[in-house]
Amino acid sequence: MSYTSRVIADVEQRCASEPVFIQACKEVLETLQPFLDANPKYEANAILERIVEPERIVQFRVSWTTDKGELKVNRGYRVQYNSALGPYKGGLRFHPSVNLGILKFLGFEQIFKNALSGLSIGGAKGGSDFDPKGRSDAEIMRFCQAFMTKLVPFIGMRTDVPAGDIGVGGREIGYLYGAYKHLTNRYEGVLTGKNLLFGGSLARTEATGYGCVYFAENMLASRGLDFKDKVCTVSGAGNVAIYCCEKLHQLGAKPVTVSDSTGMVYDADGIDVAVLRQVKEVEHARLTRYVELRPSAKYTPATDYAAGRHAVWDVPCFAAFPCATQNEISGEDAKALLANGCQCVCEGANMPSTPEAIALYLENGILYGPAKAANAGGVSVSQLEMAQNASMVHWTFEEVDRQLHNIMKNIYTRAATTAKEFGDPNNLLMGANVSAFREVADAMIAQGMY
Ligand code: NDP
Ligand code: 2IT
Repeated sequence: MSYTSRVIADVEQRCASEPVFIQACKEVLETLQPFLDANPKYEANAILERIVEPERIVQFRVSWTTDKGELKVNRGYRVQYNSALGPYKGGLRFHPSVNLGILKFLGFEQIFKNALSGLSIGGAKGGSDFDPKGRSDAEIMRFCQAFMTKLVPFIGMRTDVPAGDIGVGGREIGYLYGAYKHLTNRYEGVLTGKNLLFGGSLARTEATGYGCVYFAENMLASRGLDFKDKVCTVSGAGNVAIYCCEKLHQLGAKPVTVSDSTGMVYDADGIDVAVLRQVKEVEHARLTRYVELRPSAKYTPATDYAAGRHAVWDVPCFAAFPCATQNEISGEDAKALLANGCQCVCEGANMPSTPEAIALYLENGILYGPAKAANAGGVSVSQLEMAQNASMVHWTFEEVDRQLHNIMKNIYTRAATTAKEFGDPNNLLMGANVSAFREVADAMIAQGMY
């Protein structure tokens, strides 16, 4: 049995109740075997056994009160996965589906994503099964304060720096930051994605979506293609999806879809980003509201679709940008994309493609930008926010965007060069995994057996 198969079998047995974590482990480990065969020192140092195991997990009770005075209890977590390259860094997710397995998958991916950024940050993830939908501002504030009260002993600007993810945006980061400051008496960059008024970075809001499109631009250029007049599809309607649409417009493409968990919008004239921002960032409304404001757009409820299918992927496109959540492109969805001539899938969300979908992209030789490379723009600008906080300076939007552009180009080049080095030039998933793994593993070996 190969080294990777042995460790995967062990993970499958020990983490049997964490299917998405097992999926994320396999997605990385299965691409590493040729590299590990050529470099026996990694097995000799038990790197795989160590890298799949988080350095520390904290789980805590979060008790809070609704506006009506009801007492509520949620679970909070922080998975501090790997600190070989720098302080733990990664987002917080507030969504009713959150459990330890989901946060372990996200934290595991984050280790390699953060390595690819080249910015000296370790990997972590956290969050809660709290559902922010339908909650008032005051309830969100009390939840965030209760959450931070429990998280505070474990984080710090040189220890662990959380940020946003699903259900955690600027508003939540503001409340979390306020609580941290009052509990510690320290005004420091312990969270990223902050408001510009208290240490936030320009272009952090846009960074993940913009970065994803920059990554796709690099992939397209490798085949002499560009975005001019190309129809694109985008899923999700949150932070990543909105700024993915905005950058696509800026580069001359036409994004025609967005979606949320209840339905999809198809807008033949191209998604109107100002309207979408009004609906999602200002009104915190559902996408049916977008159609009220843009009667030319068409709404398809998610219930019209069979289980395992997603309406967005039936819309013919040149390039597809999944920006909602994990496993949102099934094998059947991928077949529909390919049948309609899609030439590029670039992942804004974390692990949005199922293993069946990834196999189809690679077999068919389309351009595939794997999440840990393509969506690394968000965490990269988070690190630029940490750098600005540490030196008490503020860079302009143009300066941050210029650095983001370079970072995405470097990540693409790293993944493409490594894919070529290991004999499979179109496989950026393998290239990204090997390149990131090599860096983290070498740092772990150099720091001794922990
Ligand atoms: P938001 O909370 O801003 O938006 C999430 C969007 O995805 C919403 O439209 C939401 O719809 C939809 N969605 C969430 N869960 C589900 C689900 N189970 N089924 C269907 N739709 C769902 O989050 P972000 O835009 O920040 O995050 C989107 C993705 O990008 C996630 O995978 C996240 O991990 C990843 N990511 C985010 C980064 C960031 O900087 N924010 C950085 C890198 C990756 P609804 O409102 O109906 O729930
Ligand atoms: O998945 C991710 O990379 C994020 N949610 C952003 C993490 C961060 O620290 O900015």
